[in-house]
Amino acid sequence: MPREIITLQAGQCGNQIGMEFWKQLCAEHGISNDGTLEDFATEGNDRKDVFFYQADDEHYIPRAILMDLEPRVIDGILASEYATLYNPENIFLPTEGGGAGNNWAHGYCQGEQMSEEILDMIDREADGSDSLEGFMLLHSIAGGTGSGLGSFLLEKLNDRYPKKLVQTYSVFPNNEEVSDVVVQPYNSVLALKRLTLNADCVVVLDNAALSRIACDRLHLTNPTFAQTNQLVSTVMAASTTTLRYPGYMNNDLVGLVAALIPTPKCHFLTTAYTPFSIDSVDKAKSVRKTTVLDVMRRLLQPKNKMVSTSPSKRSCYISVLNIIQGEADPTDVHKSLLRIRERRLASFIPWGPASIQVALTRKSPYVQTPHRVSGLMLANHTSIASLFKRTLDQYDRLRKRRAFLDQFQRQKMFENSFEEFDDSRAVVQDLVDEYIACERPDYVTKGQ
Ligand SMILES: Nc1nc2c(ncn2[C@@H]2O[C@H](COP(=O)(O)OP(=O)(O)OP(=O)(O)O)[C@@H](O)[C@H]2O)c(=O)[nH]1
Ligand SMILES: [Mg+2]
Repeated sequence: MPREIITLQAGQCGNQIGMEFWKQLCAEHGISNDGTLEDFATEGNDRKDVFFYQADDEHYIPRAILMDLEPRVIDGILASEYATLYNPENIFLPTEGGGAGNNWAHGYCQGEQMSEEILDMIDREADGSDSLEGFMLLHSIAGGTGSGLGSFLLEKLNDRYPKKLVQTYSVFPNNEEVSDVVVQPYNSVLALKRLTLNADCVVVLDNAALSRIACDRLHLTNPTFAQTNQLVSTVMAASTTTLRYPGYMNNDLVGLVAALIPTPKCHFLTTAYTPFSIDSVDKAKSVRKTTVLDVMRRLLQPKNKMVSTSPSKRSCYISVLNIIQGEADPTDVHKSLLRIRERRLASFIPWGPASIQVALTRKSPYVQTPHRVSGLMLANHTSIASLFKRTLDQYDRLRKRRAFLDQFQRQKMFENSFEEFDDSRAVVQDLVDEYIACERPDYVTKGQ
């Protein structure tokens, strides 16, 4: 029984990351860029149907809906060699597409106005699956479309599909650099409210960490989005391997998420991956000997994390899942876990089981990587609160000066008041407080 997942891509970032993701999935499943199965792809014990369905002529079509409010990025996809991969009915691009101009409210309101058309697409796609598991939203939270339209979608998915899992891959802006998008903190806080209230699981990535990893790990001087997006697609593909190459554990998204999220509000995950190798970089140079212990140890190092947080002394893991691909022997895993515990390489919450879960997975037979073992860590770590806190600080600085509020006031929802701003801020503050409370031993007993 397939447990299908529908991917929703919104805005520039969402669609550009989506494009890399589908390239990677096609390569891993032996699907050519027009959706036909390659002659060599005969193994057949993978589950293509989680992310693809087959047309009458048997070619594979991604369960993906591509949405943007301006045509540039989607036009680019439709002019690429993957143009015919997607279902043309699943492309949402309004004819009068001027974009959302980096304004959350503009993206949200356009979503509302055009909701019928968008929801029709989603419903049609959902009806076309046998046992839909859930949705995966790809977007950035700093601009207008991915952030605002993305927020609108999250609310609607909650209303219409309350029992389905909603996971997001959310790209946070590089807030270590001055941005040309001045209202970025407003957009981020408004979107964060929806990620907190309307998503079941958010994989947090941020552009500062992505650029740092591309520079340090891959030795690129000025990484392009296409290059950093390959890092993201590697992580996305790795985190879905247990679904696409099922073994005896973690075969569905619900199980995977349940293992990582013990309390519903704290559902923001960080990732680390090692070792990376991407197309444009000379792979031979970066090859080294990999062992399970190396991989598991590197996954815990801050420099391999794909999100920029500032851990405090009390920061700790709520949960950790390592997905190890390649030639890994269960006894090596056992030894590595012991070593990590002896050396106290990871500290855990004081109120729950302190353990690293490990899933060993098969890997695509069609994609050659130079490394024997590679690994992805999905972790729930309390230091994620520092990223939200930084976003709130930036928000407060603008909000106190009432800076740039006029851009929002032009939209109906902010015509009369900025209550929505203050409400969103309160939701995010609550989230920060919840993560900090998790660091205390009395977290589970408090309030009883
Ligand atoms: N990692 C990554 N970040 C991106 C990409 N494209 C844009 N961003 C980041 O996303 C944020 C801007 O959001 P966009 O996705 O461009 O905006 P949008 O959703 O299209 O919204 P509007 O253009 O305002 O309608 C900035 O922080 C960019 O750095 C991408 O391909 N990859
Ligand atoms: Mg855009």
